Amino acid sequence: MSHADADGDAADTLFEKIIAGEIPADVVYQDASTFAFRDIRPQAKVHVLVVPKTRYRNVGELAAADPQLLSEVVATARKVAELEGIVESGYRVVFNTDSDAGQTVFHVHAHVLGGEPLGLFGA
Ligand code: IU
Repeated sequence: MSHADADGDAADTLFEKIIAGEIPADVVYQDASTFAFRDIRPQAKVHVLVVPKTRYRNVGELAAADPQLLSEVVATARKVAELEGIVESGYRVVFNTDSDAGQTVFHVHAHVLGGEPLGLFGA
């Protein structure tokens, strides 16, 4: 049974399996409500995904249902930036949302990108 079914979907996504330790991941940080691990196909020198342990489909649904948890996801993104030493140089936090944005895993996740100058959007 999924422990993370706040969006009502029965099937686990990949990220529930990673959070549960059923699929290995390079874990950067976790606390009671959030989990952070390195993206398997990094798009920058630092590319970490931050997810709430409870599943919502996308950031809009998370914001509507549990704004405190969204705040905790963003705070964990900042914590990851501190751990990776990129607070001073800067970083990007991205929530891809549904098909035109290329969302492929429907468990809301923040991409934390940095460690080098990042390109402009839309290129
Ligand atoms: P997206 O915003 O839904 O497109 O992001 C999903 C990310 O999950 C994407 O950057 C993948 O490289 C990443 N990912 C991963 O880290 N590990 C995996 O086993 C798989 C995807 I599948």
